Amino acid sequence: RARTVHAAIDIGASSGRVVAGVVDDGRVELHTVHRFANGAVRDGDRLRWDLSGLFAEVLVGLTRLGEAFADVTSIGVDTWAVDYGLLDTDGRLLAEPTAYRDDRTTPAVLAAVHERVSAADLYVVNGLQSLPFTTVYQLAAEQRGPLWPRVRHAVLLPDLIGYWLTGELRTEVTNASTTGLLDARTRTFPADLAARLDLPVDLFPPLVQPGEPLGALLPAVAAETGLPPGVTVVAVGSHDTASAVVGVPATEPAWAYVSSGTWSLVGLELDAPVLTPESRTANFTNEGGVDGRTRFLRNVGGLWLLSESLRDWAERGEPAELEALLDQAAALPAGGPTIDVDDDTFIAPGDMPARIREACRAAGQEVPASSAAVVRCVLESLAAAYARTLDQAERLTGRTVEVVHVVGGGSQNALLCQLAADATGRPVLAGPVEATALGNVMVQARTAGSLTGTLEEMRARTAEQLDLRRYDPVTDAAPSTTKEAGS
Ligand code: ADP
Ligand code: LRH
Repeated sequence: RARTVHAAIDIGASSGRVVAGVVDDGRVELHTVHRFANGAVRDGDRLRWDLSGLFAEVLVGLTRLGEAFADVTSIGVDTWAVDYGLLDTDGRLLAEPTAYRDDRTTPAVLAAVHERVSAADLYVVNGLQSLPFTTVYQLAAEQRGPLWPRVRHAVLLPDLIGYWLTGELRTEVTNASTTGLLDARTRTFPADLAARLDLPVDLFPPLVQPGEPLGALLPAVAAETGLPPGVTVVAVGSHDTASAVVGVPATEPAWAYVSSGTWSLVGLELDAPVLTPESRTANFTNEGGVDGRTRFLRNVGGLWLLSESLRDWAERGEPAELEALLDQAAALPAGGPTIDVDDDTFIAPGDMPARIREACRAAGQEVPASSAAVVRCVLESLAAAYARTLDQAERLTGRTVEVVHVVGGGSQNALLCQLAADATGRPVLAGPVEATALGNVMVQARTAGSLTGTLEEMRARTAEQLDLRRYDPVTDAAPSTTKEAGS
């Protein structure tokens, strides 16, 4: 099979990268050509993303990519979900996008949405976990804001980057599934839901499916980056978690994933959504996956709790080196205090260690004194949440989980992976770090014809090439019965 080269633009809440994916004879090799920091920035009383700045970094990355890989044929874009930019009728961005950690989605805003459509009614349509920053709530806040009369389109962030690269305005469907406005079964925007929320049904541009070509690079972009004419942007799982799940190197039938970065996305890949009251009560989400799959998962608090703590310590001039703190945390005894990492109090930026200590105090637990003790508390709490979530996922779906794949930046955290194995009682397979870029490239390569087959077939092929680290449970938390592999 022919060699093809693809570019993955993958931007997470904490960092972005442009990665070249070289696909040759069914093997995928990734080369990161550019990396850049990301983080929400305070702008008066709003918290925003500097999307224009991120796009400038994308262009730097594409320029480097073209220098190193002149035979690149396509580009795919993924970012974190739910956030969007607002365009006027001329396609101009009205403001840098508000970040999902902004405090505008107050309980009153959520209540106003639920007055129009109850939480239960929303769930049977959109299948989403209740999170205050889901797009539908952000839009409700936006409807009260000054820009709203000038808005023609809301455009999800990867789609906005795709628009700036090609001039084509679309809404990629996996990310559309995180807006709260998409039907989890039909994968369309139901007109009646939009009407009940007083939103135009065509607020989001027309849908596009992962694997479909979006368009050729605009001449100005080709000129600025030096990329050859004819390079196209191809829609991928533009929700980063959708691409991460494609990139999970699963070869076992009964696998679960933890996509571990700013958030931990913990769950299963299913053929169809689970929209039962039990699933809603357990706060499970049914996000859209590539190839019409369902990502049945929960957003569990993530390494945000750690990175935001590090930021606080660094600002205070205290030691804030991740690896050193992880070593110290690993030397502390197990069974210390734990917090509910899903508590909304941890969503906003700010003094994270103080909030963690307060949560321990409020729960009548020992208060972690040192920074290392705070780190240990976060990691033990995350591992406990993974275990709880996977047990719930088994109950809600009737499937079993025999192995847990941890992918993303957090797969490098050996202490977290070991604690996850111990808490879940199942082996953890860690890696790849760049599962999202891998999944992004895999979808493009299938469009180009250099990879073929189902997700399972593609995963099996890419898994052969990867060195995964295995962590076996060392406590007695392992299930006492041998379970049948799920289908
Ligand atoms: P996102 O896509 O949400 O920005 P990433 O998948 O890039 O997140 O993961 C970022 C996280 O990975 C960091 O917050 C950090 O906790 C973790 N991480 C990064 N490098 C290392 C490392 N060398 N060892 C342990 N953890 C790491
Ligand atoms: C992870 C992620 C997650 C969303 C959150 C906003 O990067 O996309 O899946 O819930 O960011």
